[in-house]
Amino acid sequence: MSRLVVVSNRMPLGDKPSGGLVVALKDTMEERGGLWVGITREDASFTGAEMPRSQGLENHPGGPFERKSCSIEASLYDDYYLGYANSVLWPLCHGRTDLLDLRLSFREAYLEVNRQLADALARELRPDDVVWVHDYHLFPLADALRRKGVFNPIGFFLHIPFPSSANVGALSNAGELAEWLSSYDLVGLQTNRDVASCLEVFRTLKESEFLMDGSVRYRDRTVDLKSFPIGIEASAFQKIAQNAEPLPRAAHGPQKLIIGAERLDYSKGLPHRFKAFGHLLETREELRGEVSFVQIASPTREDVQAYREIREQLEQLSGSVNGRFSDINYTPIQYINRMIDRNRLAGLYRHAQVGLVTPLADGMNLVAKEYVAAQDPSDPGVLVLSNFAGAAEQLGDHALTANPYDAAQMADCISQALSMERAERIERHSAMLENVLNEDVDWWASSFLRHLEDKSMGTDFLSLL
Ligand code: GDG
Repeated sequence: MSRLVVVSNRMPLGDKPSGGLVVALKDTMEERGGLWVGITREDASFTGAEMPRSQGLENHPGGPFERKSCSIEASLYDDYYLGYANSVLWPLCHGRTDLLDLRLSFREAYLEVNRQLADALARELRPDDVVWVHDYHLFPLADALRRKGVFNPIGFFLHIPFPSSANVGALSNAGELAEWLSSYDLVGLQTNRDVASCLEVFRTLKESEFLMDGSVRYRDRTVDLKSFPIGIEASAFQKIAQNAEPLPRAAHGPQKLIIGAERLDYSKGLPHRFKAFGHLLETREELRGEVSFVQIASPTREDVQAYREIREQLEQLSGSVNGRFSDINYTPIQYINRMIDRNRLAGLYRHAQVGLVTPLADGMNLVAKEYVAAQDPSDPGVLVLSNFAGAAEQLGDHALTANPYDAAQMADCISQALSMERAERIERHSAMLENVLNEDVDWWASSFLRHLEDKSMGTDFLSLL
């Protein structure tokens, strides 16, 4: 049987905070086994001429799957990770071309890190390995591997939105994105909307040819593009939430709870959400003292300027809403700017009457699915979901859809959610739960890998003719 080799920038090492990608892939790897290759930033104390840098991967023993990392010199890593990945590609894919920081050194570092990783990986790979590369940090990895003579099947999954072709035009080397993608056998995207954007980018290039089966031929390679909406480990998360301890409630405290949880990222629409909640308390006096909003915002990428700015903005906004509507027993917004324990998070979801998931742009958004899985099906809470989350393609018909740019509309949505009758809540929730349970993380990984295997068998067959 072939070995699965997953490659991503970050992998689970120790108890470092994880984003959505690591949460989802860890479940997949625990289930299937295989090798997970990640990148680590080389500690400054280990650099120096007398220490020859190892050309291979470093082993991290323990656990149900193998883990190896490729160590990258600190300043190169920073230009690749904080620079090209998070100050160019992340804003680009989330429609924030105003934040692009285009520097030659960032792009060079990005290509160099992908080359170094490809070097180490090429030495590690066995002929029957299936390689699955993840996310925007590693767009050029297959191209770098192919140049080293790697013929294994290589799939790619993009966890964040695919940029529009107009925005791709803002890159200094706009054509290279398609070039990188065409070195993969299969490119998986979160939604149909992303597949359409990706096709659009190929359409702008003269060399692209669109085949009957939906794949694209670009120069001498054929790549398949398809959506595979990512899921969560739904039944396990359901159990965690069922067993979570009830929240301590002050006797005279607010009776209803709204929850939001994310990395503190500008794509998640937190300032818009805080403003909408302020608008709700301003326009519906009867809710003051009755409803509180807990927002968990775990720190992330704090070395990037845009992230420091959003943090300040939220402190200011929560302060102003609280200053206006607080009372001795009442704090309207409880803004928690740190990571909390996963069990506690599950408990908060379960006991909150409303889950607010209102990003401005988001590949999928796992919090929406976790909130649904955590509810008591006989008395569930209501999901308020933005149309800009990938999750809206699956859950949008049964969640309450909010427009994050329109504070009054979002306030209406929250108010409707708070007063929704139980029968309607049950009906909406059961439809969403069915989807979250059926299209879970295992379904996602199996569908992607099955497709990659089918496609590669075709390739082998042709090469034998
Ligand atoms: C990227 C894409 C896509 C959050 N705060 C805490 C905490 N979390 C966990 C959540 C959830 C995960 O982190 C966040 O996942 P998301 O999907 O919401 O967002 P990203 O990190 O931006 O992930 C996204 C995802 O990749 C997967 O493809 O859905 O669109 O942007 O699991 O529960 N976990 C704990 N404490 C916290 O304070 N324990």
